[in-house]
Parts: sequence; C-alpha cells; structure tokens
Amino acid sequence: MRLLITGGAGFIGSNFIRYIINKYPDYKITNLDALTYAGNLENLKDFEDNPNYKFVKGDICDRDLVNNLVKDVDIIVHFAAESHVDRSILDSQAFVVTNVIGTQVLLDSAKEFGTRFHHVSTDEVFGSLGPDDPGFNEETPYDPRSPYSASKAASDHLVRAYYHTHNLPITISNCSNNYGPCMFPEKVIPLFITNLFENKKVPLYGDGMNIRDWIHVDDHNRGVDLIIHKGKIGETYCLGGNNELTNKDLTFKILQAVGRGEEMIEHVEDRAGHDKRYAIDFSKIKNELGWEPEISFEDGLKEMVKWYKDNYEWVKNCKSGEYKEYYKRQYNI
Ligand code: NAD
Ligand code: TDX
Repeated sequence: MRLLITGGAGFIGSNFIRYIINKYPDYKITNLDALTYAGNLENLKDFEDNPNYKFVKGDICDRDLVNNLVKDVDIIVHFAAESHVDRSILDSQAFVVTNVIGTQVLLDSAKEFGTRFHHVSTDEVFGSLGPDDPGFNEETPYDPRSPYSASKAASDHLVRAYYHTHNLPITISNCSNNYGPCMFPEKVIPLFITNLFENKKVPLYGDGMNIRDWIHVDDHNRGVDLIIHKGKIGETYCLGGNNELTNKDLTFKILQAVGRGEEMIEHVEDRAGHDKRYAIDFSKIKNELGWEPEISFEDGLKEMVKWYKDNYEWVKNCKSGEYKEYYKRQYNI
C-alpha cells in the first residue's frame, strides 16, 4: 500500500509513521509536512534512509504539490493541523487556513484521483459534557466551542460532504486527548513534565476541575490502522482512553511521576471558554472492529517521563525561539 501521510513530522503523525513502518515494512510512505513550529524531523530520524519512506516539505494548501503527490498513492491519512487550543484563542487564522482550506485542497485532490481518504479528528468537535452526561459517540450533535474545535468541525463536515456529494471513499476518527513521546511541550502533560525538569512551576488553569479523557498515542494509532484497513466507507469512529481525569488529579500524577510536590502548582487564570469535560463512548469501534485501548495511564506516563528525560536536547530545541515568545504572551513569564 502507498500512503500519503500529512503532518507526519508532528506528535501523532510521527508516532503513526513509526507504527506503520514497524508493522508493514513493505508499505510506501510519503510524509507531507510544512514543518511549522510543531513539526520536527528529529521525530523521524531513524527512518531517514529507509527506501520506503520519503519526506516532502510543503503545505497542504499547495494544490499543485498536493496533486503531484496524491496521484501516486492509494490512501491519504490526514493528520496535518494547527492543533493547540490556546494558540487558536490568541489567533485563529492559521487554524482556518490549514484545518479547513488545507483539508478542502486534499479532498479536491482525492476526488480528482479517486483516492481513499482518512481524516484524523478530535472529540472537541462535540463540545463540552456535564458531570453526569454519557460520553460522546458517533451520533452526538456537533457543538464546537473553541476556534480550534470549530475549524476541526468544519473539516469533518467537509469530509462527510465529499462522501455524500462526490462519493469519495472516506472515514473519520474522533479521538480524545493523546499523550506519549514527541508531544510538543505546549500541551499540558509535556509542558508540566518539562517545567518540573527545569524547576519551574506548572500553570494549572482555573479550579483544575476540568476533565479530559487521556489515551496513549499508540492506542489511537492502532485504531487508525484498523479503520484504514477494515473501517466501513463513509463511517465515523470515536476512540477514547476510558481514562477520565480532572486536571488536578492529572497534575498530582505528573508531580508524583517526576518526584515533585504540590508546592510546584501555580494556579493561573482559566482558559477562555474552557470546555468542562470530554469523555468518549467507543462501543462502535469496539463492537465492529474489536478495538479498545490497551496501555494503562500509569505505564504510559512513566514511559513518557523517561522519554522526555532521555531526549532533553529535543525538548530544549522545542522550547527555544518562537516558543519562548509564545510562552511570554500566554503566561506573561
Ligand atoms: P501537532 O501540532 O503535533 O502536529 C501537526 C503537524 O502538522 C506538524 O508536524 C505541522 O508541521 C504539520 N502542519 C501544520 N500545518 C501544516 C500545513 N499547512 N501543511 C502541512 N503540514 C502542516 O498535532 P498532533 O497533536 O500530532 O495532532 C495531529 C492530528 O490529530 C490533528 O489533526 C489533531 O487535530 C488531531 N488530534 C489530536 C489530538 C491530541 O491530543 N493531540 C487528539 C485528537 C485528535
Ligand atoms: O498550561 C496548561 N494548564 C492547564 O491547566 C495547559 C496547556 C492546559 N491546561 C488544561 C487545559 C485542558 O483542560 O489541561 C487540559 C488539557 O489541555 P491541552 O493539553 O492544551 O489539551 P486540550 O485543550 O484538551 O486539547 C488537546 O486534546 C484534543 C489537543 O491539544 C487537541 O489537539 C486535541 O484535539
């Protein structure tokens, strides 16, 4: 199989490429990535010389480039996005350009060449749950509330529209919060781990009672693998970690894993429009494709702390330059 993977230099995409190369060594992979602040070729350096792997630096909004690549592949697995909610609050334009227009350019190209298309999306498109609400599932109405989730919702709708209107062979996955190696240290878990390494406090938003459902990136990618091979065309699948935690409890677990105490918590102003709770009912993919998450949060977090310790040069590169500016704007420190 020949795959075009977009956003393969980012967190989930690079772990996906590693997963696919290890599981299907004869598959041919092209990784199209613009190398924004979040893309890092270090994530893939062990595959640089693999003859079945090719990196192309470029923008998914570039029609000619995209057409040139899509004509030679069997499937597009679309990870590329602007992915950080806080950045979308500061400035949403890149989110609309990459997440909406970029997806539309890929869909047009897939339509032209009749190419199978898998769209990697998020549970945030469904909005926010109350404490006793059942988890999101494939029937939950869309209610995105941040510029990031609104742009991802728009892209999901476009993908489905190309299925209904143009008969394009698509699938969509909506997954909860991922964690694991190569995650950019602006997202809460790697930010907190690396701050603690640097003896800096961890900024906990609001009362710390917002809930996220955490899933290891390898569990997510195993789900995407199943969907691209066995998923039903036109269908959406929700994936979750069965692992709801308040941010406060998550912070305690991180402090414990790094060996630091509660005095390292700094309570800061809440995120604007902060969604209260996400949770996923993944019965559909469990019943139809036999998928469920396998990696325990305790094991995954321990492995992640070790990865960040062992790859401190990678962290330092991420936290330099543009990222420092962002941190100054975000937290005024
Ligand atoms: P990331 O920010 O770590 O990586 C995004 C990658 O896309 C980067 O390598 C970046 O260079 C690339 N990119 C950005 N704009 C581009 C453009 N215009 N053209 C080409 N490449 C471009 O993101 P991630 O956390 O790995 O998320 C990957 C996908 O998974 C996204 O679509 C995101 O919405 C979705 N998702 C993420 C999570 C999560 O917890 N991180 C959960 C569910 C779904
Ligand atoms: O410094 C922080 N302090 C804090 O309390 C940061 C960065 C976050 N938080 C809170 C906000 C959220 O309730 O932690 C929770 C998780 O925040 P993020 O790591 O920014 O993730 P989230 O906003 O939940 O979105 C993530 O999951 C869904 C990804 O960034 C998205 O790409 C994905 O779609």
